[in-house]
Amino acid sequence: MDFSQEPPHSTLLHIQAKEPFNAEPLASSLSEFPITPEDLVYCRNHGPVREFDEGKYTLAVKGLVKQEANLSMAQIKAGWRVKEVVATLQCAGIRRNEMGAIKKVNGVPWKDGVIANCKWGGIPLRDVLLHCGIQPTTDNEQLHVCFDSYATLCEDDTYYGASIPLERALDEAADVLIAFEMNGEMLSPDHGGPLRVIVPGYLGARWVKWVDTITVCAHESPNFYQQRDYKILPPEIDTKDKARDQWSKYPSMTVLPLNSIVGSAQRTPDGKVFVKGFASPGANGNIKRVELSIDEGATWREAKITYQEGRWSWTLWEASLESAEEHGVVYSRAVDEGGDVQPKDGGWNVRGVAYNAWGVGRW
Ligand SMILES: Nc1nc2c(c(=O)[nH]1)N[C@H]1C(S)=C(S)[C@@H](COP(=O)(O)O)O[C@H]1N2
Ligand SMILES: [Mo]
Repeated sequence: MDFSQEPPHSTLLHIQAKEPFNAEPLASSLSEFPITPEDLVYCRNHGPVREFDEGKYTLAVKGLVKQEANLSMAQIKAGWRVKEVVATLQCAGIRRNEMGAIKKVNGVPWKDGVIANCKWGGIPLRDVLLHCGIQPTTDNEQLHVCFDSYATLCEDDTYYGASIPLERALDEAADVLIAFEMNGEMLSPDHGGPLRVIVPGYLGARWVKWVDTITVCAHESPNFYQQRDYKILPPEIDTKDKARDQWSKYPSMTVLPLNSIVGSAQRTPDGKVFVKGFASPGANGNIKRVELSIDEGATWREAKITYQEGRWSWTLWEASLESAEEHGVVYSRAVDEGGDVQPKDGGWNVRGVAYNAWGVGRW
């Protein structure tokens, strides 16, 4: 793979790997901004980042549709309803370093910075699919929409691909977009420009960057990253070798679990401890409150929510806690509208995904 043609990356990120470029900001910086500025948006790549000429870029829509389409960027930008959605992009491997402290896991040792809350602009995937028309089949519930980027190379397969159920793609309220804007600007090469998929609520792996082919299928994407990665295997499968022929038995990941992270905890001159951070919803409704404990979970205090915008954004929170201790540990736990509470322990799986134990901060 050729990494020599990559555009320059943000210099504000901590680099986990140069080739492919994988880098994340500090959670303390992230919790300062409701909308994550581009320079603080993590980069997660399974191959080289490429810059494309918009004038030559096209998106093919095919498979079980009545009429196939091949859209130029000019057609995409002019011919359709544009929708803007604030949504949290998050890697399934967020906090993998914490899970790895329990027992060895495979993957980039991400800390808590592989998350970003951005405003995405683009055309609803639903509109494009309805325009092409879905072929009548016996059971639409069994159909999937595959997103592929043949334009870029990657480590484990000949192209990068992912899929979501057709039902989700057609749901107006699910806000699945084919996006060309991030935070009001043209989507940059690092984040998948000129076109990427936005699947609010789903793990980042389904938000295919540099997407050039959308296919309505009777099956999930056969791509490596849908079938042999990004799955929560049971803890008995604790090595790559044991996992090898087990992947097909477990479902591919969709929505990430309810989570909260302490961005910073600091003593203030008034003798208190000021704590702030973020929380992201799971499958059971938005964040309702975030609670903090400085006595290992014996008692909890509610944090003040300072930002939340719509169904798909993260929640920023902060609190000033009474403590006479010079140093201490603060835990955070999020509670959602459905009553789910972020668990004390996050569990373990060999791929190190979906870790959501109580957030931890130290002062
Ligand atoms: N084409 C392509 N799309 C991709 C990836 C990739 O490597 N190639 N990585 C995925 C993963 S695992 C994540 S978490 C997000 C990261 O998006 P970002 O780099 O804009 O933060 O993109 C997803 N889309
Ligand atoms: Mo990811």
